[in-house]
Amino acid sequence: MKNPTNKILVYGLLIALPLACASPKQEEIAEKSLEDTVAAKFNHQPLVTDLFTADPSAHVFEGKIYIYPSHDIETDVAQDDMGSHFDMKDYHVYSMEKPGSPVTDHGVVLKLEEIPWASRQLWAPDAAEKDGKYYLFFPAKDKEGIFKIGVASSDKPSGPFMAEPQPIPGTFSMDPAVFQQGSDYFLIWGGIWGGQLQWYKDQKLVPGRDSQLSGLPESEEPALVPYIAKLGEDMKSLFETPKEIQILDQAGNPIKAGDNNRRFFEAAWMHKLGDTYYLSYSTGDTHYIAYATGDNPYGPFTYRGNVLNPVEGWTNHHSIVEFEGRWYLFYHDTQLSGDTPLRNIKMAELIHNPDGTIQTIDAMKK
Ligand code: FUB
Repeated sequence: MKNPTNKILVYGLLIALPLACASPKQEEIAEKSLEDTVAAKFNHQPLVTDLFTADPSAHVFEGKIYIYPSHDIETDVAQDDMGSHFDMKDYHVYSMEKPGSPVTDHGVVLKLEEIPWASRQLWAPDAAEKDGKYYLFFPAKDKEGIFKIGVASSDKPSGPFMAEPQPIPGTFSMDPAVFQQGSDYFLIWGGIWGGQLQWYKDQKLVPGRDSQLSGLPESEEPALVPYIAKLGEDMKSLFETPKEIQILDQAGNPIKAGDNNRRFFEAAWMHKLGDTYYLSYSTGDTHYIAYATGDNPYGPFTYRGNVLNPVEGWTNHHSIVEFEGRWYLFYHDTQLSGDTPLRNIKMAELIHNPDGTIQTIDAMKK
């Protein structure tokens, strides 16, 4: 399907053609039941329908919700376990006055060709505001095909953003997320398989590692985990040496690499409610958004359960944001295309229980 709305149009034609001679009333009924059929499996509806969008990082800036997603496009690149088919070339920014309001597309805010060091694959971004300036953090492959994290800045949350000439020194892998605590900003990142985290030892690229499996720990060994580092004053450098964020089971042992339902894969996100820090992340090949809690941003974090059950499509990626005292989950699925590389962003309310657990969201209707 070339266009997100095509699938719906094709379904529409299939039903509408035999009804060409039917009365308008019957057509209306058929169209209504078609809409119900297409949407019936899904608890929430796409926020954007004219482009494919994914990996939504949401923030409240200037009193509105701003969403920084990936922009999925059709590509001839074959699907593989390194995610080569996610071949994105630019970013759009979206905003909404409040949950349920119309979504505004602020257009293209950064293009691949405007990033001097990058060669391909503009994957999941995030944004932060400091002193009235806005920063877009994004992963891309450098000219050698190695993921790094870049930063671009703007005077407005809606961009456009101007990229720095080099990636942030000391970064590697992908899926950056920024957690702000007062005047401190923490960059959190990493992802295995296509995210290349398994190619590093002691934060150094190990020569010869070149597949989604090479460098992964054995199943009984501790799983790989995301990294965290405080950002420098300029928001364009790391203030400190990155540290691993440990994710433990209830007994206090590191989650193992073979524990695919609970181990970190990609898409780390941090939020805080009361004194509790929440680290949520995708489990990748088991398709959950899991979460763990801790008492400081560096961890350790203890696994608590799932924020989001598997959605339609292979990837699961999210953000969590508070707006006017209520919490919202932003995520994606493939409702519009039915095709893993062509995703659409969605949102849902997220409930924290009084005991600190999160009510698991099931985005597929039962
Ligand atoms: O959008 C490309 C990649 O797919 C993201 O970086 C991952 O988190 C997954 O959603």
